[in-house]
Amino acid sequence: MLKKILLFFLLFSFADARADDGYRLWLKYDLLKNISKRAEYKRFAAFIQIRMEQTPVVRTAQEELKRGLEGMLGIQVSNTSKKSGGIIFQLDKTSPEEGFRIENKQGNIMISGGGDKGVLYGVFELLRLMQTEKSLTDLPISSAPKIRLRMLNHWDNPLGTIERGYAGASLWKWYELPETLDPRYRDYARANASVGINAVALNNVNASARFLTQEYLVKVKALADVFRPYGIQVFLSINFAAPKILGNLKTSDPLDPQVRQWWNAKTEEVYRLIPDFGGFLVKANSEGEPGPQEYGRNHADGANMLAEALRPHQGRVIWRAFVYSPDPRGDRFKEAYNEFKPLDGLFADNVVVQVKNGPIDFQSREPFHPLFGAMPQTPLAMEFQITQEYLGFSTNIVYQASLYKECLESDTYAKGKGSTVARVVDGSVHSYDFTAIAGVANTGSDRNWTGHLMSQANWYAFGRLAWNHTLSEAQIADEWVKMTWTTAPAAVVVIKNILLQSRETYVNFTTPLGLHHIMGQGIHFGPEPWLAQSARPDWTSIYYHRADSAGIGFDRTAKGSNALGLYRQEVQNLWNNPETCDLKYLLWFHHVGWNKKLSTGKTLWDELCTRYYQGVESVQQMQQEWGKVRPFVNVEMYEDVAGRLAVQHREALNWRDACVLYFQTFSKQPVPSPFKQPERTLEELKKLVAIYQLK
Ligand code: GCW
Repeated sequence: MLKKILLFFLLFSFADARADDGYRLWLKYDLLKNISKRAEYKRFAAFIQIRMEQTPVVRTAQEELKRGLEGMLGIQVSNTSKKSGGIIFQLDKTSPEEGFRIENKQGNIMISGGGDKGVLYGVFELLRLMQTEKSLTDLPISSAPKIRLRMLNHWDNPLGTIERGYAGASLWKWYELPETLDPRYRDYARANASVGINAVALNNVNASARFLTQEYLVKVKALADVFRPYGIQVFLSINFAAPKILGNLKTSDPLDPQVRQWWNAKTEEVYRLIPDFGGFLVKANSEGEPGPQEYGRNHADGANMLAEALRPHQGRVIWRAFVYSPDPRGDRFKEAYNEFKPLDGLFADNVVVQVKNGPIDFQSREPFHPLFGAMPQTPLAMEFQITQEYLGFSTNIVYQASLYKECLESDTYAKGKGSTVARVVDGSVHSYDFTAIAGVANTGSDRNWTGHLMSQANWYAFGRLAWNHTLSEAQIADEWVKMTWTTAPAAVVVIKNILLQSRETYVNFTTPLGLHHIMGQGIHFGPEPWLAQSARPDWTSIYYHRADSAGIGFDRTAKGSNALGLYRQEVQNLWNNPETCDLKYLLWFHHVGWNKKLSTGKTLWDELCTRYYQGVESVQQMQQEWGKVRPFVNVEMYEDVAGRLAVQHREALNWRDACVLYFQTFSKQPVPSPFKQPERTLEELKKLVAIYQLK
């Protein structure tokens, strides 16, 4: 008994009982528990010397370093000193502008940046090494971003709501701006800078024209002024019909001289206020948004008009390729390709076309978008979603580095083997001279920024991969866990495993084997595979799963929609034979018989059921595993995640039961043993989903 009590105290003495709510993200800078590391770092940490121009960005770097060192080492750091043994900032003209080098020279740590932003990123790297208790004997480290523009896209609206945001209201308090500057704006900028994010589009791509009014532009300027010292450039999403809405013109036709004049003048107004403004992000002729096609013009006409207005200011147009015309006989998979492929080479040189990772819409698993293999003459930006629209909102753990990596590492074969999506996006396949990657932000006004504490990992991972897409998801998870939760090895292993398995678990209990888009019309976190009626056929579920008495899946081979034909032959070869197609993508491309034997040895029906049931079991395992970390982490944060895991379990059961029962009406087969038929009926599940969607 005594032993047990002792053990209990021993264990719980590791637990962090101080109040914490996740606000500090991965930038906690708490006193390092590891005394020998503290001693190692202290040797050089007492002084910061600046041997370069003191720009606002350098001052940010200096402040951040001081804050980090003082917090982690419990010392006082002086800013200037002639004494040796310090950390020195300097310029290194041989390094790329945002790149840096950290080296240990006679007891001094030199941070050399290609420019001031390089120094800032070098500081965050040094702090990260210390937060994760790395030895500084492994220096020098050199690093430079692989992609030029690393951007968050906020889908925030003027009245404070966020489209597909699950962490509270918008961070931007438009009404209070520009007079009041919420301190969170700086903390947000710090977090971005710490992972190398250097641009943000502040407002929803379903854009209100209001953002281009003088009233709003001064607010935007106020935010840009806060972000600038963190190396962050501001972009705005624009409404293509702004010349009509704001300028009272009769048209917004991109070839109309008055319209062009309006955009030129408006753009000048923006740059007068914000000289380093980034440019415009545009969703046009998509889901009801206005665009050039209304005037018989194409996407290139629209983009090039804006490009012309932005060119004198070195601004850029980011034109989205998320378009799908409502052709009831078509396949939504092919729509963006059909509209954009013919325009390759027609875009102005300051236009980037931003393509979602997959051809449909941020599903838990998609094959890479075929446009990535098809636009050699047009810089393509990657658009990932960080917010978990189709990944369980803020109640599910889905570590998306796995999803991002899977897409980035897919081979397009655009210029032979090794033409991965990552290398297309970073410009190395087609030598694009400008490159970009965007993530749809998951931040909001919740104290912990992202709703689910574990979703902070997705913001972090997006930034890290945008900087260097060769980092592994495990390495990124390792860093994030140590910086956010604990460095205790036993707990790090457990949390990392939870993260690394979480995406596949989510796929299993929602859309295994390549199923996609079978979520509820309104509740994208829940199932509605029976959804058969909507304003558009491609907003239903039956459009995608095509279940019938023979089998399930969307035939996209030459016998079906032939969407597979949009990929290079080598990619087609991987996927066009149902016998050899990776099971991950099977039902994306094939309609497969219920009794078809798969490579796992099971029939399709049995395999499908197995994955749904195992998905739920994996959530239970996550809950058990999470229990093990309690002694090592902050208690409030622990409880928050434990509660959300319980919700995730409830949601997983709903998915499993709804999908198994519904697909069973087609397969007419029992649930294979050892699994048991769900206790609820399909009718009960349908009612439940209907209640969820009540307004
Ligand atoms: O993912 C879908 C969302 C829409 C979104 C659209 C887009 C901003 O359901 O809410 O609108 O994509 O990416 O434009």
